[in-house]
Amino acid sequence: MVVGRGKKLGLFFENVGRFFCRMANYPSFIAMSFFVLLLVSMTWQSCDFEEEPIPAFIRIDTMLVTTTASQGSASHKVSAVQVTAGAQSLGIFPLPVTIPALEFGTREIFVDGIVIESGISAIRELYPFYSRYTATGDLVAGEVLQVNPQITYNSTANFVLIENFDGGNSFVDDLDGDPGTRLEVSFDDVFEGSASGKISLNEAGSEAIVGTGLFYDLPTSGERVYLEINYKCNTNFTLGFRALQLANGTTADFNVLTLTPSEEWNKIYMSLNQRLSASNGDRFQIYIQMDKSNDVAISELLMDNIKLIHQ
Ligand SMILES: [Ca+2]
Ligand SMILES: [Ca+2]
Repeated sequence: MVVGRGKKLGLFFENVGRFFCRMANYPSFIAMSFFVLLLVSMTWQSCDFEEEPIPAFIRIDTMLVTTTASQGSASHKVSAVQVTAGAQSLGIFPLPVTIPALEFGTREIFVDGIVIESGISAIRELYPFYSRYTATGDLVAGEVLQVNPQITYNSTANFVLIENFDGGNSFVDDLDGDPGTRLEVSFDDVFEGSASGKISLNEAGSEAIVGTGLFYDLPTSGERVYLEINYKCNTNFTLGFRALQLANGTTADFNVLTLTPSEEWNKIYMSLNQRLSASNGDRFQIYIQMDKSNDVAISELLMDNIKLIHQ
């Protein structure tokens, strides 16, 4: 086999040699051969000299959020981070991630928490109420620097409502006209602490709209306002607010976001500032609305750690 292949190769090169000898009589062929050789040589050189530098790597597995007693639960849903190394912004990355960085030496590493606004996966946003994590690390080519960011709420966060249902219930205003439907404190399926809030509907056609007992003074000039909530439900429900105009005492209701069933406890960050600004209200009541679904015997919504926060 090997001898046979050698003979074939010899024959091939002999034929190629004869071909070039014959073609050498044609000047245009010589010129074209020279051009091809030049092109190959240039390509070879460009491949040789433009070698990519080896980056350093930053590894981030998860974000840790801590809170003080006045900030309520530390539960969070930071699903991505924005990372800066030294003066170089590296971008936004879903967690966990290993990020290549062309920064070397001792550098300050900045990590900001990104959340999915209002549960809409297309809108990833740097959460304005979380602090920035800062650390100093050595970035070495080809080596991985492990970063374990830890953040908390920052000083711009004003908490006007924190309801964890462990010592009461802020949602006591029955807005639907049916005294049989309400939000109750539940000790069964608890997310954190001793209790959660629960709306349960078992009669066809029934509805619950429960509002906070207070109307809150919230900024309406574009400052950031968010409602955070941990929830679990088998039926769609809607979060909204009732806007009160102090001059004439009139109110108007604004549905902001309808959430779909979630078998597991979920958390969302609902942005309110645009809707608040457009409402022309002076004081605002947060409400939760749910209709009995025909798809289930009992429509059930469990909630915990409802926080209303503004700048
Ligand atoms: Ca609780
Ligand atoms: Ca009711």
